[in-house]
Formats: sequence, C-alpha cells, structure tokens
Amino acid sequence: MLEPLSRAIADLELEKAASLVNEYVDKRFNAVDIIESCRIGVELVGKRYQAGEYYLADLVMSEAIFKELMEIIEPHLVKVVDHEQQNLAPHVLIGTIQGDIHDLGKSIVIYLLRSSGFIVRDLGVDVSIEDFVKEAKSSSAPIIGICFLLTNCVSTVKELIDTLEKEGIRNNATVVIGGYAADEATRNYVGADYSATTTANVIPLFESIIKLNEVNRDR
Ligand code: B12
Repeated sequence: MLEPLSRAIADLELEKAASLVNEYVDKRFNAVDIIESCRIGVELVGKRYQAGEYYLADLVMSEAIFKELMEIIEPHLVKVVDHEQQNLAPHVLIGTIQGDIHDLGKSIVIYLLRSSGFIVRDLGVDVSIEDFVKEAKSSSAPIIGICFLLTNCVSTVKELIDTLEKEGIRNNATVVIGGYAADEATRNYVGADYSATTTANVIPLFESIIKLNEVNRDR
C-alpha cells in the first residue's frame, strides 16, 4: 500500500496527506488502493488512541481528514454501472448496528456498491434490531450488510442475526458483516455468511455472492 499516505494520516498531517492523494490521483493510481491506504492510516490513529498516545479529539480529527481526502478521491472512482441491467440490479440493505455510530467505512462500501450497479438502502447508524428486521422483511433484500467497529456490539449483531433466522428471513438473505471488529472469528460466532474488513475485497465479495445466488436459483 501507499505507506507515506498512511503515515501522514497517522500523524494527523492533513496538508501532507492531501498533497500525496493529489499526487497519486494525478499519477492515476487505483482509487481503491488510495482509499485502503487512508483506512490503514486511520487504523494507526486508532492504535495510538488505544495506546494512550492520542485523545478522543484525535479520533475526531482523523474523521475530518478522512472526509477531506475522500472528496479528492471520489471523482476518480470508476463507475461501472450497466444501465440496461438497472432493473435487474441486486438490492442491498445496510446499516451500522445499535450502539455504534461509526459510518465512514459504511459510506465507502455504499459508494462502491452504487458505483457497481447495486441498489443500496442505507439505514444509517445506531440501527436497532427491530428496524433492521422490519426493513429486511419489507424490502426482501437478498443481501443484508451489518457494519460495526465496536467489540461491545458483537453480541447485538449476533442477536440480530439470530432474530433474522427466527423470523425466516435468513433463508433468503446473505448476511455480510464489515468494519474493524468483523474478523473471521467474530463472523463465525455471530453466524454471518461473509465478512469484509478492507476496501479491496468489498466489490469482488458482493459480486461473488450475486453469482452464487444466481447459480443456486437456476438449480
Ligand atoms: C474515526 C473513528 C471514530 C470517529 C467515527 C466517525 C464516523 N463518522 O465514523 C469518532 C470520533 C466519532 C469515534 C468514536 C468512538 N470510537 Co472510534 N474510531 C475511529 C477510527 C480511528 C477509524 C474508523 C474508520 O472510520 N476507519 C476508516 C474506514 C474506511 O474503515 P472501516 O470502518 O474499517 O471500513 C472498511 C472495512 O472495514 C469495510 N466495512 C466497513 N463497514 C462495512 C460494512 C459492510 C456490510 C461491509 C461488507 C464492509 C464494511 O469497508 C470499509 C472500506 O474501507 C477507529 C480505528 C479503527 N481501527 O478502525 C476507531 C475505533 C473503532 N473507535 C473506537 C472507540 C473506542 C470509539 C469510542 C467508544 C471512543 C469514546 N471513548 O467515545 C467512540 C464510540 C462511539 C460510538 N458509540 O460508536 C475503538 C473501538 C475499540 C473496540 N475494540 O471496540 C477503535 C478501534 C479505536 C481503538 N483502537 O481503540 N471513532
């Protein structure tokens, strides 16, 4: 990845980070790689916060830096929407779980999915189990995305997926979790189908889910 960019963000140096992003964009580096380097940068900010080197204000600052950098990067993300296929576009329901207000990663995922032709319904942040289930029922979305970055939200995510199962929604929907706390062990524990914690694996993952669903439907 683009280490100087990750380092500049970790050091909370907005000007340096912005000038590096402009340089990478001018050199036509892959926008997804640039975003991933930004994600790694804020992850380092999180580590410094955890180690007591940074304060909450620094987390807030990293959010502001990330948003500014995304404004430079977004126009360079390639849209690959096939408009003829729009009425067949797969629907995705996505939200950040109750108790968690992190949404930078979710916004990126939504942006990438919409750019790739998916129709996304964003439920926002701090979404209750009740609201997730209600929306899942009314939309019949074949893919449900749950975002969470806080480890103390893992039990709520499990409760949500258990409820989707009890309500009979789980049979017809693939559940994908994402965010800092969504590692493989957690995915297994909460009973989700897939997890994504980096920028690059989001679109290939969703596209493979769609293909798999099509194959199963045709059987
Ligand atoms: C920025 C930030 C904040 C901002 C959030 C701003 C916002 N609008 O989102 C603010 C300052 C508000 C904040 C608050 C808090 N935060 Co905070 N925060 C971070 C930080 C530094 C970066 C998160 C981020 O945006 N990353 C960039 C994005 C792009 O990455 P991402 O979220 O991982 O998303 C990518 C993938 O995971 C994936 N993805 C994400 N979501 C989804 C969903 C689906 C469906 C899919 C498929 C994929 C996917 O795709 C994205 C593509 O790049 C992290 C550090 C970290 N390591 O994550 C801490 C971190 C998450 N925060 C932490 C904490 C403790 C807090 C607070 C409790 C602090 C406090 N004392 O108040 C509060 C919690 C508030 C709450 N109730 O939610 C801890 C959590 C620790 C833990 N184990 O639970 C972390 C890990 C920092 C740390 N190391 O201590 N935070």
